[in-house]
Amino acid sequence: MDSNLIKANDVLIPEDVVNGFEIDGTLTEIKRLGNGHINRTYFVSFDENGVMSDYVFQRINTKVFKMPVELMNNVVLVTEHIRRKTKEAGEDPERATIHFVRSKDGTYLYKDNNGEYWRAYRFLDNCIVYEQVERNEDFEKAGVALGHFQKMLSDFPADELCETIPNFHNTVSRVKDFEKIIDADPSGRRAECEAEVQFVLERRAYASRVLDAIAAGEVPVRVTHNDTKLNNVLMDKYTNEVLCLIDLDTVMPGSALYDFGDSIRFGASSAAEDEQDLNKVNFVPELYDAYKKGYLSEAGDVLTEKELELLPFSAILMTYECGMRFLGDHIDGDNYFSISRPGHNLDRARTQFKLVSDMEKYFGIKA
Ligand code: GN1
Ligand code: MG
Repeated sequence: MDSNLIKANDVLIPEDVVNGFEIDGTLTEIKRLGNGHINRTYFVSFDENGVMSDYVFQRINTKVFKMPVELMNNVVLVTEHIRRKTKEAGEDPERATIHFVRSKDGTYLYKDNNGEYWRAYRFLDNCIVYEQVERNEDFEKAGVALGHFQKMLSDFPADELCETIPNFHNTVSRVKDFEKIIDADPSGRRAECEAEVQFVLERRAYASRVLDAIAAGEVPVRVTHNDTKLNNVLMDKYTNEVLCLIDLDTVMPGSALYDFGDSIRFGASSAAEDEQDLNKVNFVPELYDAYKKGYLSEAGDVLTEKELELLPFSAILMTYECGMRFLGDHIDGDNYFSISRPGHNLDRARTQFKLVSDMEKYFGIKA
């Protein structure tokens, strides 16, 4: 074994990383954590003078987040803002956001001996994230949490945020990227998924609808989360109260519709995002209604008429966009999203397109 790597529970993490943060203790445990498709996440436990303290260590995927320094600046500013507003509201900020730990150079980022960037934050006890909704009322609470999150950020100075991934939800530019990939067909996989490719191309007209409404001034640009799937919502394991939204790397100027739509994409489905049996994958209108009710209880009075009108469409758009990204990555050779089996991204794309078809029928929306 490479002596610079620490191995615990079959997980490897460079030793300099473990010692790279302002944590005064002896390492006791490391394990992999979470199901994110981008960054690699670990649970790391230390004995700090007889007291066990737990942290989350994350290796930032710099192929996706090309500006880790600016990215950390964003998320530190955003979490500080949430902490301050929570205190001002007379509430305890401890479980209302994540708390980053400084690295030994005084920043919040540690560059390891291999040139990889890491960050660490305090692990909140007795928390859980769900991969699928178990009770409708939990999803309603997730909707309340998103509305609350957007409200807290409504006075955040957007010009202090860097765009961590330019054009992240610019669906028009996503379609262009997709077209380049299918034309190049670098892995020779297009032929096996031509039906899915056509599904995307037939719906290209969806791509500009929200952008046009933004350009027309009917949909405002707000500071939004941009990646609101249910497994980015932290809940208390025992009370099922929603604590906070995590995975703040894509917090940047965007549309409230992207957040609402992405939540529905992932949460208002009867199956997991990567379910292989499409008979199990259905859009669940009751879950849509529950989330919408919770979301509007917080955000309803700030949304414009056009935003309210576009809520159902936003669910289709975000599901279409995500399916197109999964399919594009499959055809490209799986360079972006982590996969754990061959064809994983194609499976993910197929669930998204099944949900798009269901939603089109349910809402009576066409491209
Ligand atoms: C990625 O990092 P994670 O797993 O929370 C992706 C989202 C997709 C999502 C699909 C930075 O989110 O945009 O909607 O996978 N994040 C990035 O599950 O691309
Ligand atoms: Mg995540």
